[in-house]
Amino acid sequence: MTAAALLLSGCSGGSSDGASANAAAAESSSPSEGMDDMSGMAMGDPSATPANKIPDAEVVKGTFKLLDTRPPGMDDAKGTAWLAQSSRGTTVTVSLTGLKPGEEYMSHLHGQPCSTKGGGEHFQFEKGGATTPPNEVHLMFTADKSGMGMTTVNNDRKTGENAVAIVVHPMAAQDNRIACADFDF
Ligand SMILES: [Cu+2]
Repeated sequence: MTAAALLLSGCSGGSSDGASANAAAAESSSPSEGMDDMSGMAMGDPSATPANKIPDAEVVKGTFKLLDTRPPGMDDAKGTAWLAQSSRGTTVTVSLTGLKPGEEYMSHLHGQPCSTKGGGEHFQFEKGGATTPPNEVHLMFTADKSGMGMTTVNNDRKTGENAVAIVVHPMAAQDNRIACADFDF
């Protein structure tokens, strides 16, 4: 609540942005059950509007590059991630091919560029806080029969420019880093 209030007060200084400030106020004054149910799907929803299609959002994009830490059999993994920021907060979409069919994967927003320890630590809204959503942004998904996987997750806070990279891991071995994408802020 404190962080949301801070964000709102941070936005309210700009008089040119009345519409989105009103939208944010309306959202925060409505019962939060709906949003909490959404964030119950905090690990992602493949059928949600992808980040690159969110209206009136600032969208950045990143292309996944393989990391040397990838497990065997992942040499063909490739794909794209988008991070959109709007009055709804932050929406992230990952879309990959070349995954192992039927396998589960996990992506996190990370706080350092891919060139620094493959993205460094997880991005956290409150540093040192919970290592789970909604304090971090996690996307869990399963590759289909063709090895394609994609999903979208929303968080009602904005990451600003602090979540600079996204990493994809095997769900079963999240210390392994398959690929990393730097967002083009
Ligand atoms: Cu990660």
